[in-house]
Amino acid sequence: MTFHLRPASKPLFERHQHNPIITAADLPYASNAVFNPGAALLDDETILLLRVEDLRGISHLQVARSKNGVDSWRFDPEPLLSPEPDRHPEEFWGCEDPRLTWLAERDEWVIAYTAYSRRGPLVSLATTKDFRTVKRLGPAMPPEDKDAALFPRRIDGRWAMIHRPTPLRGGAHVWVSYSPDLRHWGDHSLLIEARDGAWWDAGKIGLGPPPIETDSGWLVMYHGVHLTASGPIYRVGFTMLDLEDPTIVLHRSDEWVLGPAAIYEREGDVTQVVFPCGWTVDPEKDRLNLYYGAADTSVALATASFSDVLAYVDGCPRSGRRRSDDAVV
Ligand code: M1P
Repeated sequence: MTFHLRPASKPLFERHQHNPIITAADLPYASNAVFNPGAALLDDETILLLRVEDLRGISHLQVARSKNGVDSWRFDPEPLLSPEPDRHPEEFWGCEDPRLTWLAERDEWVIAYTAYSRRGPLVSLATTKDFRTVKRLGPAMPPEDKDAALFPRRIDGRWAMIHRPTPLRGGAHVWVSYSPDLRHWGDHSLLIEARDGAWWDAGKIGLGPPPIETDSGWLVMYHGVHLTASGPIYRVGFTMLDLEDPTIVLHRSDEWVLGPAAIYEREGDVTQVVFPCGWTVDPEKDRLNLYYGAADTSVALATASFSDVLAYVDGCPRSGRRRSDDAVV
């Protein structure tokens, strides 16, 4: 492996000057932390589906709406998804880390979230048309599995979902699975493997926001966890997947593109964390808006030129391998 030193260049992402854009103090009720939001554009507004951790430590999902996606957030009077352990036992310890995907064929959004069951975190799905009412589809993957999002359209006739199971051995990697109906999931295959040793994404990785369809492929951001003597550091990088066969990884960034540097990312309930679950694209301004949890405490925003991101990923090392072709599974 040869690594070529390259000159320091302007970072892809620029942190918003008003960061953190939402803190627990902004909410109309008492809470410990607000972080890891899913993001959507609806009726000329940005919607964030916030993970709010209450003063027991249990999380629910709360809608915030803003005209400019930066400030003047309005919070809905009730959470969209509050844990209902009596009817949905998988939510015993809360609902966390939502990712939002618009399914044009079904004319609705699907919310992939982590339901924290007594047997560990698992992937649950729910649907909504307006972020005012929600219909639960229930668990899609058994524990331990999280960091999931759907692709926005069927691929070769089936829905596809990226997710992150945690096996007993060998690290935690990103997988893709398929379904004819959003309820029955199968054809599981390993998609992106955590690296090893000193790498920033060694040992454990997980999906960030939902994949975005581009002319070059499916743009995917993922977080990588680097274990240090002071604890883990959560950073993010990119991959590009083949449009018609997303088990083929076309490119993968060697370097992370955003990591904890600002004080609100380095200090909080969990130090050294940037954790994006949502992004929006403004094609007219060529802007990618990345919403992320900072130190499991607040919500921050970083922006990038969308065309710069695509050019960057296109210049990343080519892989072209179908991960399930090798002997890892
Ligand atoms: O504390 C950092 C993150 O840790 C977990 O993420 P993962 O299992 O992917 O490492 C989650 O609890 C996440 O909510 C949290 O931000």
